[in-house]
Amino acid sequence: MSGVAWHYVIKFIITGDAAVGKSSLLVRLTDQRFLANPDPTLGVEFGSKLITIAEENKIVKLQCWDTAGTESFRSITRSYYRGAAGCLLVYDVTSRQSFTNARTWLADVREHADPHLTCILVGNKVDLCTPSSDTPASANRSREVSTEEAELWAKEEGLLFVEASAKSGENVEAAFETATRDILGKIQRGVFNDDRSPGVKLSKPKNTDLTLEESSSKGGCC
Ligand SMILES: Nc1nc2c(ncn2[C@@H]2O[C@H](COP(=O)(O)OP(=O)(O)O)[C@@H](O)[C@H]2O)c(=O)[nH]1
Ligand SMILES: [Mg+2]
Repeated sequence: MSGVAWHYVIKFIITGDAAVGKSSLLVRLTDQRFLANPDPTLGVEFGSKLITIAEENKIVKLQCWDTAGTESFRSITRSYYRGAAGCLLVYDVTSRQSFTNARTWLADVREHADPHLTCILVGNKVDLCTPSSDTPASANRSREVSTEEAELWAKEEGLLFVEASAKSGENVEAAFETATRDILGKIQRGVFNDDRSPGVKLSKPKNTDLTLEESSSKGGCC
């Protein structure tokens, strides 16, 4: 992806219990595909995608770090969370346990990440609650977390909220876009300072009158 133009680079982390679909959401975002049996990820995975926020007339490069492996290696989370401007806190709508555990993940994020970080709670796997032609009703697992309950908790905690499906693609890009809009609003209000918040990079540091600038791919490094 050489010669790519962007206004901002924004670092996202994706966190939550094992098997809630973190890697699948990232693959859906970057590759528009879904793997029914992905290899469990070891170590941290990275994906990058350009999105356009039309109403702001801004091109944003999302750099997304998937917390693969950190379910059992939480000690690495400090370095991993550092410098993120956005976070997808993922649970599985068919697993109450994963929703309960989201509280612990949020506590980790709050302890280690930038206090201005924008966090969006993502209830994944909604396709399992929606009968469709390729998911017969008999194959549906029952929903264990209602939309209302998750929405209420998100509101209490000051999180954005969306239900999504890495399988169908529903709301996956929208989740990142919603969080990105919120981060752009914070940038405009001066909340993110380029020196102190490495989760956001501008195409021209400290320049509020931004212009597009050529940026070559750095091969997965932030
Ligand atoms: N039905 C359904 N399955 C999903 C969805 N997202 C992930 N999965 C499945 O859930 C399992 C765990 O997914 P994975 O992305 O590895 O989870 P991670 O451990 O959080 O990274 C895999 O079998 C995926 O195919 C989804 O939106 N719908
Ligand atoms: Mg994974």
